[in-house]
Amino acid sequence: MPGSVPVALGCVREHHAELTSTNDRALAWARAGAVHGACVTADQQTAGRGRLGRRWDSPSAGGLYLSIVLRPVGLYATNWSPDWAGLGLAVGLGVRAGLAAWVPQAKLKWPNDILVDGRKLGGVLCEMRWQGTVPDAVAGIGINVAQQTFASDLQATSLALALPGACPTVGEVLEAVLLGLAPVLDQFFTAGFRAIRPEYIAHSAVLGQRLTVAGRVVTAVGFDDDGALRVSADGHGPGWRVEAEDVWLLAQAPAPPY
Ligand code: BT5
Repeated sequence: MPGSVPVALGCVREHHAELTSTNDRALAWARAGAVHGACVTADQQTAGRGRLGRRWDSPSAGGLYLSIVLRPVGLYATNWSPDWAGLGLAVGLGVRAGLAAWVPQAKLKWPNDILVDGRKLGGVLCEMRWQGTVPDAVAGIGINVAQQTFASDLQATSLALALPGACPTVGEVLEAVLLGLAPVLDQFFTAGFRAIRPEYIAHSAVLGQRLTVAGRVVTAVGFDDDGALRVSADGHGPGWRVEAEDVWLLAQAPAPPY
């Protein structure tokens, strides 16, 4: 029955000193038959990636670089749909829940950023490859844990910078993230983004905010059932859907320098 199978994230694990990208390895492992919940981690990534071909800086021992194989077809056959935006939002929400003991103020900037005090602490990159009708899906998660400095073009932060003197280890962050993710993914695969929307809204950095999207200034007014962001010019009415473009927060004060 959908939802009745516990989501055993981390039931099988691989750790590497170095990978190009944990998503590459997890996708290859998924293609070779890895089970739902199989996890790949690395101390560093030489070609860590974000959305749209962007990079994810992944220095050695600086962060959590994690990819999880997801097989919702096997567990939730009747409920699977290639609901891409919604899956990424669910992963972000679960990661936020996992980190909440350390950074309860963490917010979710649609679609896939985890922000702390206006700076990017982490990001999510879900990728999928289809084999016939069965998707190999992977959720990639990057969290800055111990980094003290970042490239000058990044508005980034880490748990070490947010929690001087009380920073958890990468291993502790991994376990917390898996614990946070499990119930959220269970809800998502059972009932879709709608089921987690109220909690997602509670932690949204964009809802009600003025944003720039594709060169237009708009207000974020809601999230559709599939996780698309709904924006309107004046903050009223149904507005229109934003599915994949980047959005920029207008009201966000420049983050203070460290
Ligand atoms: C993301 O993309 O934020 C998704 C990042 C996912 C990384 C994980 S690590 C494990 C797995 N394996 C991978 O290869 N990827 C996943 P996006 O929204 O496109 O953000 C990318 C942008 O974030 C870059 O263009 C930079 O501006 C910024 N950035 C890069 N590295 C960063 C870092 N370490 N911390 C904060 N911001 C960073």
